[in-house]
Amino acid sequence: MDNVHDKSRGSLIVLEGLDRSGKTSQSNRLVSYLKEKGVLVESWRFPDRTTSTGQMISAYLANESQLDDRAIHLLFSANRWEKRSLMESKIMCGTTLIVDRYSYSGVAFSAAKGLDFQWCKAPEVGLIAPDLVIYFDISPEKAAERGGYGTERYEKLEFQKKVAEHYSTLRDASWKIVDACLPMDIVEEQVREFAMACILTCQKGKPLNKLWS
Ligand code: DGP
Ligand code: NA
Ligand code: NA
Repeated sequence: MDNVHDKSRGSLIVLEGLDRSGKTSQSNRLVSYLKEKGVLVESWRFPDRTTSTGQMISAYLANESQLDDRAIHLLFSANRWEKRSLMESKIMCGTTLIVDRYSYSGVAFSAAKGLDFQWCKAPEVGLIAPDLVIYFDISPEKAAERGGYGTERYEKLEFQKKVAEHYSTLRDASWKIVDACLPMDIVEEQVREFAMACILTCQKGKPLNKLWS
């Protein structure tokens, strides 16, 4: 690697989709592939259940605690904010972060409960904007058929239908949409191509932006 590469930044790549869209497995596959390619990369996910806010979120998702809809929304957001500066320093030092869920989940899942869409976006404003969002597209019905949902709070067909609607509202032309019903290897290949193109663009000096501006 020459000096230009030594100073180049990493990318923030976010994977989004309904529960059981397959994005967690694809995230793991992508990270292994990038490591093999010599890319400096880390696998991240939100909610990060290891922090104290994350433990509150985890108990809520397991239905072990009840929280006001707005209170849990703000906890999910705080769970991202508490990682913001670490994310920035990692990216600026050249590490690419592959992040399983981010602010889009924050808005789509809370808005699906009936909370105001703009109200849901507000606490996310100012977080680091992803360089790439890959959306794993699957119908809520197909996702539900995939071995059934677990027991967590949001894993119900009617709820996921609403989440899907809010994801379509959030989606913009920059998102890369992958058909999550294609065979895993084909999905994997598409994800790799999108990620590699993004990583190269960021290395060439694309500025890091903020949500939602
Ligand atoms: P996961 O660990 O990716 O399975 O996510 C757990 C569940 O929480 C899943 O149903 C998606 C949902 N979720 C993820 N992020 C947020 C968020 O910021 N806000 C809300 N309300 N739900 C979220
Ligand atoms: Na889940
Ligand atoms: Na997941």
